[in-house]
Amino acid sequence: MKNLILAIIALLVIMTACSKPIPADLSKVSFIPLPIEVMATGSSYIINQSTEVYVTDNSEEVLKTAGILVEQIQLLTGLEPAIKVIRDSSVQEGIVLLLNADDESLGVEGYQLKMDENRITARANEPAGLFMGIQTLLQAVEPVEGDQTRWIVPSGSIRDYPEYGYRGAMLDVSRHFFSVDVVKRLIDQMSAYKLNTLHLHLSDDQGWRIEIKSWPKLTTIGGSTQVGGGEGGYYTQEDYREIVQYAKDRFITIIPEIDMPGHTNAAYVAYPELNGTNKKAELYTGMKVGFSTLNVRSQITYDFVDDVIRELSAITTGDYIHIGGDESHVTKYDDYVYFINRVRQIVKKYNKKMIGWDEIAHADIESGDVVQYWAKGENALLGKQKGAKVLMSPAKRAYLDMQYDSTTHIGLHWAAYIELDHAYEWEPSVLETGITKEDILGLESPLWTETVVTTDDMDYLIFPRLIGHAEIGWTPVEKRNWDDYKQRLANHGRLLEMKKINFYRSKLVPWK
Ligand code: TNX
Repeated sequence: MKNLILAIIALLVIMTACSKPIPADLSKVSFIPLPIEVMATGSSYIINQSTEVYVTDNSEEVLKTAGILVEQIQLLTGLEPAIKVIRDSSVQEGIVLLLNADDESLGVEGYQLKMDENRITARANEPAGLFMGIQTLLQAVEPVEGDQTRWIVPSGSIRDYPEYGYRGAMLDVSRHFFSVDVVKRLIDQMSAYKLNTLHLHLSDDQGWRIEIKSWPKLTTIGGSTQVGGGEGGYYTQEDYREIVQYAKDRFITIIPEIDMPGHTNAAYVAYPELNGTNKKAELYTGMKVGFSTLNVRSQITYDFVDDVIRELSAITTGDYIHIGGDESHVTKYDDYVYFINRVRQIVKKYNKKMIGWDEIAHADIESGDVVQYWAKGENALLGKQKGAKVLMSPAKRAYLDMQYDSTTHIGLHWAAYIELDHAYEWEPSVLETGITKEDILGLESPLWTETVVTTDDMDYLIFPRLIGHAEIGWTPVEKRNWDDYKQRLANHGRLLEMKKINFYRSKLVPWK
């Protein structure tokens, strides 16, 4: 009897402890990107085995978003909240996702979060906004000390939306090929930091990586090697569709690039009639650039480009096709302009918009086209004058293949050494005189892979620089500050470790 009473008392003590609110401070959470407005109320919402996720909209996009929330909660806590579709949003407890923000200034990707002791509510105008809000929410989940059964989210509210609409990364799968799973893993990491575009550099001198059914030798021959002479590889159209869908479920758009008229050695090794040089071509496994060109004055080249863009457009859900256009050092200037003009018409014919590296500004581009600035400010300005938007990828700041310093074991340094502070402390709208916020579509961080062989190599150059770029794309410049950012980044080290990301542990950051 005595034991029973003691047991009941103990149980009651535990139960009151469990239901007692746990104080916490939302303003101290190390969010990256930093949200626009954070208001802390000092208490917390408790996530435990009875937590559930509610949605009122049962569209596929919202259900998938809820599914990703549950998957991530499970990863962080081991708990697996159930998802329930409800009619009205009056439910008292749980995590509630609603598409009724009633706040136009949030745009497509903005969101509101409200954390009470009983309920977390995420609101947005569009599913993309809910997805972004969930990424913020996940960063706020904290363990309760000495308790393996409960986690908390500090209480308060957040209102947030991005500075730039295009926040991206680029992966060169031509110099070294990377599998579908590796690309998905990158997409996962990108989505955690609210990036929304992944540009795949699918062709170059060393390898052609996307199946084109009407020109099969592009992949069977052109995709058969890579830098260093390894076996290369390519995506079937099925593989590519799988990547596009996986990205889309995470509100990331895939932009495919076929680099032309230079960077085309692999293509014309497979089909010599496309070769615009007077040399016989062989598979190339070195690292030089600028030696190749398509046969720009021959109709067969345009039949080829038409087939490629047609097939690629059919499996690409996004608006853009990237046509490269960089470093065509052995294409005559007039031929180059003629070629880009014709390719532009082909892209338009398949209802897509054209992006190209900044050199394409010399062609007859117009509004609707995008110039990707990497080297020459004058090209970006020329593009702007012709009505195009500018995508900012300044090599000196945004190139992920640049070494951190002279001791970095992989990477290049032709543009700069880029330590974390240098990668973080810049603002796209003031980088080039004459290129202002209105001209800029957004920013993108390219990883060229001449020296990048393994997933560990990839991780090492991408992280954590890309995380800083994600904040530049999302958070307005007035709110950004390196000293504050490096403290927040320090708290992401453990998370990156947990996800088995081989990131660069810069001495500039006080890692926890
Ligand atoms: C320049 S950036 C290139 C790429 C190389 C890269 C290496 C650009 C448009 N072209 O072909 O891979 O440098 O950093």
